[in-house]
Amino acid sequence: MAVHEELPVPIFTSLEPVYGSGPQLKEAELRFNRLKSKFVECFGHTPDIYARSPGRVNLIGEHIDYEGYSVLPMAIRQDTIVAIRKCELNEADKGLKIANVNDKYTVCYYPADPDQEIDLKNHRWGHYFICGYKGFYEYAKSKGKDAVKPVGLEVVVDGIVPTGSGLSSSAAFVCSSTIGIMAALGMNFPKKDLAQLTCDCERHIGTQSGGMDQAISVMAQSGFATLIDFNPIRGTEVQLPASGTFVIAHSLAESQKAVTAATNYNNRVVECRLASIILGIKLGMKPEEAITKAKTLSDVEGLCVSFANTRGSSDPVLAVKEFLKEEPYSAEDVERITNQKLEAVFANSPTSLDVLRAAKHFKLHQRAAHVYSEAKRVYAFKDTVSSKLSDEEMLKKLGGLMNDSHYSCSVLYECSCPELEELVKISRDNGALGARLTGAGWGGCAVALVKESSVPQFILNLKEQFYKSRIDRGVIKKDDVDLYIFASKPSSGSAIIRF
Ligand code: NG1
Repeated sequence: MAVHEELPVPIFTSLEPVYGSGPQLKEAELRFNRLKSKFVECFGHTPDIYARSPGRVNLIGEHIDYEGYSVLPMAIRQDTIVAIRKCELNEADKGLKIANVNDKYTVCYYPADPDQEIDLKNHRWGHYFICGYKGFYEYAKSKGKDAVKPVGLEVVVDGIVPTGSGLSSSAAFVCSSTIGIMAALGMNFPKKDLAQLTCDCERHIGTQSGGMDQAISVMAQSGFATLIDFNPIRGTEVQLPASGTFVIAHSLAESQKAVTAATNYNNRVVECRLASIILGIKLGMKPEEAITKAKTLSDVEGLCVSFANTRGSSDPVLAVKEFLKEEPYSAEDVERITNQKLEAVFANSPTSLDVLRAAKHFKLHQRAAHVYSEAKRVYAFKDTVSSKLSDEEMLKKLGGLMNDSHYSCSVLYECSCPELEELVKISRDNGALGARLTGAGWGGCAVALVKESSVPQFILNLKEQFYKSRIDRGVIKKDDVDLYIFASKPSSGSAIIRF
């Protein structure tokens, strides 16, 4: 039997298989009705199909997917639903019209041209749909489906994954868009191909993303977290201990990943690449060879481990300590080692050139030490979950790994912020077994592991100690607080719904 990631996206004719039969179903029915009404209001007829994809919370493995290392996220119940109708070829206006149930997002118009450039300097919410549109046609073409003619589309979007929260609202939008386009055109691809394709899609927005968010959004199975491996993408279900619950809490600092890419997200991708090249050279590669072959830290891990072996260890961090100085590198420091101008090394990547223009220096030692140690923690987490430890001991160990991960993100990778630090501290002070930032960081959410029996009290305490002062200051409304702190169970992945 095919493993589930080889299967296409499931198609349902009702909402229960996706949302269960509890209170979530009621909420979903309301949302689908509202979406349909909005569609009729905008376009004068009902949509052909709906596609939904969830956001995710990453339990452990931060900023290592783009370095080729496995990560361990779970899908959350908050999702994006895209209602879509394919225009007939003879319809006069064959453009793409993208509306939103939330009027804050005004209607976006684009041509029905898969080769259009996305205007990255003018960020608009509809760009994420175009990522899906471009990526779908690129994939179809690569599979020899040249006959797939660009068509006009009418679209209405309903997303409830909080934006800029580190819960992958962008991937939920890109995945539901791509799958909606695919389904509207009468196609369906294996989930593992879609996981890769949607990751490629999202890169059109200008972030050099790894594939974690799209992979979990497409492939998640209800009730399980997933260990995701890359190259090739593969998902392995992980059953979490029933005695613990993951509570997600928003720091209320918004993390605008696409807007800050040059100094934050893409900056770290470039720093990791430079660290890989230097490690490669120090461990015996010729500079030109390192520049072509050492794309990520996983590419030079073997060399680092061989070095560590000579010291009686297998820890690649030993090579980092030996060969990468702790002081920040200037561009000139790096160029002295690579014998090549950095602009030449990154000539084919405009978003990396933006990084070089914005960067004052590069902290290679710290970034590489984070990536190698975080990669190990993912496996330690997975092994702990499947170990024979008592519940108590297991939760304690998992919490410890989450705390170590947060320390590494905060101190070595510098992707935390004061609000996240405060939230993580308050979480631990209130009995969380572990707490850490989740997702890209620089704002967004923290995730805390809490004993199942203490969850209601834990949430009350955080409302009192973190959110109350923010409500008083008018940062959020009192009635909205449950949108910012909630317990989460692993939910299911992408689905197509055709009533
Ligand atoms: P967020 O910003 O949480 O969606 C981003 C990347 C992930 C991963 C994490 C950090 C995108 C779409 N997602 O997640 O691939 O690198 O940061 O672990 O860029």
